[in-house]
Amino acid sequence: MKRVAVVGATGAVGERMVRLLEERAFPVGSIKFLASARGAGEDRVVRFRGEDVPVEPVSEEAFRGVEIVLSSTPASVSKQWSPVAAAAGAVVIDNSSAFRMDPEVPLVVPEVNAHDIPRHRGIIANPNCSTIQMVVALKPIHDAATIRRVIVSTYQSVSGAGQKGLVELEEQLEALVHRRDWPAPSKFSHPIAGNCLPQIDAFLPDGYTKEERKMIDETRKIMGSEAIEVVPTCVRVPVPYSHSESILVETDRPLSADEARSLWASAPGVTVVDDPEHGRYPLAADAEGHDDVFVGRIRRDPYRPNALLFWCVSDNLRKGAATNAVQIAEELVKLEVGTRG
Ligand code: 2RA
Repeated sequence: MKRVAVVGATGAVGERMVRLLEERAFPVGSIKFLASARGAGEDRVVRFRGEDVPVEPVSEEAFRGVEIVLSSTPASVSKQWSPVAAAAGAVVIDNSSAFRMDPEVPLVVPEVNAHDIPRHRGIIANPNCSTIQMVVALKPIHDAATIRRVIVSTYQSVSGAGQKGLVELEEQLEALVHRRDWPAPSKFSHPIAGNCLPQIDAFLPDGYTKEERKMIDETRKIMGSEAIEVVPTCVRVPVPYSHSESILVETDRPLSADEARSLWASAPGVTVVDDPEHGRYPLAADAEGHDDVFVGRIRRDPYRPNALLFWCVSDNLRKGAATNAVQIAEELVKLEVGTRG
């Protein structure tokens, strides 16, 4: 049984981390919920396995004796506290961008690179949501035919921007239906209701956004190949939960749609929904609340035998964040059992 702490347990991802520890019957011996002084307080509690557990302020002392920390906080907070937790002897699974590209820190999606976990030095980074679902889908294709190039356009839900993103969409949809004016957008740079925004996070000097840069860099690190070319366009869409992605993948050798379909059918964490004749393909609304990555619309590029297209959908708060983090924690437990055995 493990002594666990969750930092940021009251946020959209943190709340799901807590639910997933319950749902997946993680071997929790004791649990603590930690937050900044603002998020903690006598009246703040998190319900866990039928009991109200108070939220404590994060401090060096609070990590004493904790073995596994699940952290979902802004990068600036992670930079401050994750090394403190690691120095106190815990293994931190950090959902922020703070350590993802640090060469000393494994960046892990268990279906793809669980083998990187043992080299951690106290911190393991959880990748960005849009990257996680894509690499789960790419892995069996890469193993079978070696991926050279990936062209991806994302359709990312507003919950990727946190609770405030959801509230902004709801307010604007209501105003749209009632033909009222709405307040100036604050979370997004333009109205999101009735719109698609080809900008997620800030622009970089090369014209890509930080979100797109994450997809490029994180994919290569997780897949362990600097040779994979990733060409992303990340778009925010007025959908509450689940990210969708249109992906074109170029491989070393030709791969038929049937071969790809059967590779995905037996891949861990992937569910194939691909019956276009009957209108069946992965949908954001169907993926919500599930842990798998759903693929469909599988077809060959009509001009290039080595290129395949598909549609990929997953719940961004679950597999795109909380589920992946809890799966990493489960791998840590397995490793320890393996070492002892
Ligand atoms: C987003 N990928 O959807 C981000 C969240 N990590 O905004």
